[in-house]
Amino acid sequence: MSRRIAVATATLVLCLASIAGAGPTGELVVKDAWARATPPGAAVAAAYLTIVGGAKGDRLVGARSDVAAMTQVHAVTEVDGVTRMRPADRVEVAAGATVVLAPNGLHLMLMNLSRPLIVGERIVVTLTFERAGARDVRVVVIAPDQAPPTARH
Ligand SMILES: [Cu+2]
Repeated sequence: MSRRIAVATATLVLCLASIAGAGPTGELVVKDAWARATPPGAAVAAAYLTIVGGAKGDRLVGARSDVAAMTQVHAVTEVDGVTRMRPADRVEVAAGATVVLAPNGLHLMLMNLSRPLIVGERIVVTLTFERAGARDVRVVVIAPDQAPPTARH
């Protein structure tokens, strides 16, 4: 009886581990990256994605992209009913944790765009992690009325 419980518990733990999304090697994973297309002449764009921590904790410490002069990680805060964005110098990614960059929260800010973002293309954003190092992320550009990939989960 107790052995059956032990097996059930082990199975549950395995299931939880797979839900957490950490790869078999325990590597940090970046997925579901997207941005909205921009009108001609737009100076900025926001990009969103999901980070799943690996076996060890990490920190997102920087971002850059060829399509923007500067790329920052921004946090959104609300002070006295006023929403503001401010650069987040580092974003903690705990072991196995899921960190979602999504509208109205953490996001990547692409500033001084060198060109518009076009529906259907994939732009490359390079994220820098303290432990995992540089990661090239392909960001799919979607139409303004299109559901983001993260919404399908
Ligand atoms: Cu921003």
